[in-house]
Amino acid sequence: MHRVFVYGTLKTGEPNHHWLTSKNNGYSKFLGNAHTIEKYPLIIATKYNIPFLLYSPGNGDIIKGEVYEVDEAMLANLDVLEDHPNYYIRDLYTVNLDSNQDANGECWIYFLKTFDEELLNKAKFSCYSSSGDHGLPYIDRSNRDINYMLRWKQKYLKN
Ligand code: PCA
Repeated sequence: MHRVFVYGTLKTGEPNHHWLTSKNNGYSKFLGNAHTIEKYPLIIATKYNIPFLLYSPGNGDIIKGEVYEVDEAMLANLDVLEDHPNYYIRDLYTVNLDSNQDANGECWIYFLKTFDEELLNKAKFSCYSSSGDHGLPYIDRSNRDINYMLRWKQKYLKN
């Protein structure tokens, strides 16, 4: 079994949560609300308002999210959704569970690792919601222009 810390559209009530709960994608079990130990910048970027956690420890805020236990099949399906390793890179980090400290442990987190510094100038959040008062609702992949996304990637992700 694996653990994953989700901070964006996979959280309860957010636009991709159904991926985590669909039995067709594999097994998942909610373990609790959690927060990162380090601060990181959580931004919303692209014209499709996609949340990204930038791997820049010490910058930004302690991030609030949710921890799930998932099986190999679910993790593989989350990688499809997040387009790991093309956009997000999944890596293991320790997080703190709010309610059950005994269950603290290493979780997979999806980060952007090789990004243009310009992204650090964007507004930073500690707790993401697509419907937050930032007014930047998430736009699903099926409604995106692939060429725009490729250009965005060439400009802002240096890998
Ligand atoms: N989904 C993943 C990464 C960003 C996103 O929208 C998550 O919720 O953690």
